[in-house]
Parts: sequence; structure tokens; C-alpha cells
Amino acid sequence: MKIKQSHIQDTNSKSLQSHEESFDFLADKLNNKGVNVNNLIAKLKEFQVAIPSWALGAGGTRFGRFSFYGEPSSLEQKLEDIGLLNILTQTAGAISLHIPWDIPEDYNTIKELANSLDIKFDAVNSNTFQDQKKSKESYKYGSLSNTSEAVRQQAIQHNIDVINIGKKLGSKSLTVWLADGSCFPGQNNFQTAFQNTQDSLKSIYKELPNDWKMLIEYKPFEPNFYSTVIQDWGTSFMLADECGDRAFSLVDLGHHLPNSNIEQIVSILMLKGKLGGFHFNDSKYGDDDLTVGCIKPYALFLIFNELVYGMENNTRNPDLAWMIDASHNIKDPIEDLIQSLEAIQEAYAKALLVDQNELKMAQNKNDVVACQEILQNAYRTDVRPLIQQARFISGGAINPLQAYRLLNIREELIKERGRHSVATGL
Ligand code: AOS
Ligand code: ZN
Ligand code: ZN
Repeated sequence: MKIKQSHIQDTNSKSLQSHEESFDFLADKLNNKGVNVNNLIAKLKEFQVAIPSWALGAGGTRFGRFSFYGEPSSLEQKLEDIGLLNILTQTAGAISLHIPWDIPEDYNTIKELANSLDIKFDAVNSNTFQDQKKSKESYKYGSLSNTSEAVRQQAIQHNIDVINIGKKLGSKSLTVWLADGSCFPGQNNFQTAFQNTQDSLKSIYKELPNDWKMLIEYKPFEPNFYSTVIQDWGTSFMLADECGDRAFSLVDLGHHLPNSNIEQIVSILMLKGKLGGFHFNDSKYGDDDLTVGCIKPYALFLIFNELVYGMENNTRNPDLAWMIDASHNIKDPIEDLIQSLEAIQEAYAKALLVDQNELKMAQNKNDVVACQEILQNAYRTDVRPLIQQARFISGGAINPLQAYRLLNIREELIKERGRHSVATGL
């Protein structure tokens, strides 16, 4: 299914007048405060978030999965869904492929399709957390950390294969998320598991093209519930540092123990030039993979405040690979992604409103109350008209969720794909 520009314009015409009124009101207020609104909008327009190839179908838990009608059942259809999301939001201009769930059958067709939809190939993700049918060795007791050399070699080779697939598509980074760890005390020697992982990552890094990055994701628990080899940002940092200049840490918002100060982690990684990637989601208990901003929007804003500061001040930190890593157990995946993209942009826009000079002055005077006011004034600003304006002038929908429903997109997808199509993924 394709949405025509005229369809978007039709839906926009319904809300254009009220949008213009709210935008003009906010722009005037911000201009009076000395904010350069055009700059802000240009930054919002530029900000693109990759959609993982496993996020277009219904998610699930270990208790089951409720499928969603009209799911994409091929990589082509997944790209088409991201194309729809991108034309509505103008912020989803990239796909992050998962290997082996989404290996292209015909590279040229996939590249041409992505090109026609204005979608780039972001990081490619390896999978050594599941056994594949044809695999000789099993990852039951770990992959890159395994005590068996043969298992480690298989996992290393898989990562190299993933790099080679990414090279054919124009990706420039490999994301490694390792499920390795142990379920019971005594099961693993922590030092051996760490050392094996370090050596395996170095072997993969050796095969990394010069213009590529390796992103090392950390996570405290799940699927292992006693220990995880790459459990936290410090471990990921050590491993990346040992591998070399093109290896970085990747922060997934759901991969922290309750009450961790994620904004501080982000800040220090950027200071050291070692933050390479970011997975967005929200959570209440663990790695819940909920819609971005649905539980802790203020925490997200504080994280963005550090990201904005880092992007402006830590010039040796590379451009970040942004990705949504959420699941949509009971929602229409496309609607959920629209909500996540909106929350990301909101947090980003609010962080851009923080007057960093004023904040620094208040910090230097130890004026704690003023510091809090500066942050909270930015957070309490309703920035939605700015985001809508950025989308509108890029050709997107003023209100993407409303447009998605008015254009009956899910109904059309069900007509095309039926009610029982199933997407590959978790
Ligand atoms: C797992 O918890 C991680 O968040 C991964 O980033 C990702 O969801 C997984 O690698 C799927 O490929
Ligand atoms: Zn993740
Ligand atoms: Zn996760």
C-alpha cells in the first residue's frame, strides 16, 4: 500500500488552521525569549530514528503472542510499513536489520525498494541468543563467552557474516547484544566468560571495515537470571575500549536496574567519546519494551538534555545510531511506533529549549533552585506545535496518528495481506 502526498495534504487540511494558530503563538513566545525557532525546527527535521525489522509485527511475552491482523510477512512488506511510517512522520528514515530473521533474498530489489521509500540501512544486528535449525553448535551455554572454542568460532563467524550482509546494503555498523551469562551461581567462571567475550569481540572487530562501528549493548539480566556477561555500561565500555577506536557502547533504556541514573551514564560515555548507539523504549519493571515516554517522560527529557549537551560539546563522540527497540503486545505496531516517535521528538525538542549558558551560570553560583527551574521550564513547555511544524514542512502529517486512522491504513493492509500473516521476530 502507498500513501500519496495528496492524501496527507487532505488530512492536514482538517487541522491546518488550528495548528497554525498554536504554532504562531508558541513561536512568538519562544522568539521573545531569544530562542531561534528556525534552528530548532531544522534540528527536529534532521533527527531520524531507525525502526528495527522486528518491530512491525505484534510483540509477545514468554506466555504467548497475540498476532495482529495485516502483519508484514516479508522483508519487503516490513520496508513498506516503515515507508508508511516515514511518510506520515518524516522521522523514520532508516531500518535496522536483524540477522537471520531478515536476510534479503535479492539484495538489489531490497535496496531499490528502500531507496524508493527514502529508507537507509542503519546498524545490522547479530543473533547468537537463539539456535538456528542448521547450526552445528548450540548457544545454550553462551556464544562469544562459551568455554567451547567451536561454539565461540561459530558465533564469531555469524557476526562476520552479518557484517558482510550489512556491507551489501550500505550499513555502517554492527550491533552486538549478547544474551550470554548464567542462570545459577557457580555455573560460570566470571573471569573466563569475560575474557572469552573480550577475545571473541576482538576477532570480530578485526573484520570490521574501516568506516564501520561496532556497538556493544549491555543488559543486567534476561534471558539469564543470575549473571550476564555484559551486564552494565562499565563492562561494555571496557570491552569497547579494549577493541579499539571504532567500538562503542550502546545504551538501551530498558537495560538498567530500577532507579539507575541513565542520564549520568549517557553523559560520561559521551565525555569519553564512547557512546555509539541508543535504543529507545520505556519500562516500569525490567526490559519491558513499552512505548517510549509512556511511563517516565521526565527521565527521558533528562536523558535528552545530556544527549543534546554531549552532541554540542563532546566532539569526539560520533553521531549516534538511534533506534526504537519496543514491543507492541496489544497495540497496532505502526500506531505504537508513531507514539514512540512523537515522544522521542518531544523530549528532544524540550531538551533543545534548555538554555545551557543560563544553566551553567546557575550551576556555578550553586543556585540549585534556579537550576531546577531552568530544566523544568523547558520540560513544561508544550512543544507539540514545533514538532508538528517540522513534520508539516517536511511533507508529513500534522497529526500522524489521526492521519493513519483517517486513511484506514490498517484496513488496507489487512485487505492486502489477510488476517493471518505473521512477521518474523521475537
Ligand atoms: C535485547 O533485550 C536487546 O534489547 C536487543 O537490542 C534486541 O531487542 C535484540 O537484539 C533483538 O534482535
Ligand atoms: Zn536493545
Ligand atoms: Zn532489550
